[in-house]
Amino acid sequence: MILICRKKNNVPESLKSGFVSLVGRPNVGKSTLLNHLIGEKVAIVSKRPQTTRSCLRGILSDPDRGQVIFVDTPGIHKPKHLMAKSIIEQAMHVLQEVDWHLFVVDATEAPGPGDRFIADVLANKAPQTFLLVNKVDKLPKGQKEQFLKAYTDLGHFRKVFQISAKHSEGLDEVMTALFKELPVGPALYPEDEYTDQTERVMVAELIREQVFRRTGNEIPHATSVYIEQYKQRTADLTYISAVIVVERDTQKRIVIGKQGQKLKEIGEAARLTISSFLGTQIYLELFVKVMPHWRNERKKLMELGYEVERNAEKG
Ligand SMILES: Nc1nc2c(ncn2[C@@H]2O[C@H](COP(=O)(O)OP(=O)(O)OP(=O)(O)O)[C@@H](O)[C@H]2O)c(=O)[nH]1
Ligand SMILES: [Mg+2]
Repeated sequence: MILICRKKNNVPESLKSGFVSLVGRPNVGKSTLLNHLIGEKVAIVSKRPQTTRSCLRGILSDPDRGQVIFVDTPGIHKPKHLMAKSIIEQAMHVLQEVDWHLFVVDATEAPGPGDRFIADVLANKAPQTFLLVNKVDKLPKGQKEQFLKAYTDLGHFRKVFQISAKHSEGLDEVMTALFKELPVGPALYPEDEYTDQTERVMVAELIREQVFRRTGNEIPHATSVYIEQYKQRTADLTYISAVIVVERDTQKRIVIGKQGQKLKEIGEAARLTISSFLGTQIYLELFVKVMPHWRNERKKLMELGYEVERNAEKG
């Protein structure tokens, strides 16, 4: 991943800019936090771990304070497939390149090996790291600090915040502190841009989100989505056809459901979110295709739009 070079010429001292990672183990609420910080849905969210599969950017432009480019990362875990291995490697690269880190943890659970692993990776970056203890809304009064010390003890973080990403609680304090710490610099993206993802990618992600939300067991993780056709038919109607890829025939049958009921449900929900995202009517057609072992084969991963480094297959 190549970040943008920045020139400091003629930038008022009051305007800051920088890249900030959102890092943590799966399911702690990084993508929820990104969406609430930006005020737009840029990342899909589900209650299942390992929802995010790319290091996507969400851009916050504030005319008085500057611009922050947040980089959401896939939850860091022990990878079981080439796909997970390569996306976690990309997340590790991001951690080397950004200006600041928001290390997100779950206030309702004690720190686990995953949190400790990330704390170790961030050990020499702790002065440029805020620890965000998320989901405090889930804890009853009096227990909100249950695991706070255990998390704080994971490193010498610059600051610690207790937040609820879902309810946007504590986020203003995080932003105020962040703007204080970031370097003086110019906006790196146009002020009306809020993500680096293309419309097509966003649409495929919104479909994948519904698969994650509406199927269980191994199906969500064995699924990928790509867009086959994307055509503006009239001023207010866009035709989109997309393919949901699974690994096995049995999974295909589950995604389609009895008399196509499950696929219809996924399509209906996706159509509504895509339509509201694009601000136009859409006609959505979904197909299901079996691509055996796609998560473990470099060529198939690349065909499906995943970035896989040549050496990712080794080790
Ligand atoms: N109650 C509560 N739930 C939250 C909060 N933040 C996130 N969640 C929920 O936690 C689940 C996981 O949220 P995500 O934002 O997808 O988590 P993530 O860290 O991006 O997960 P991965 O992409 O899998 O690494 C979802 O069901 C969210 O609604 C919060 O502040 N409070
Ligand atoms: Mg996520």
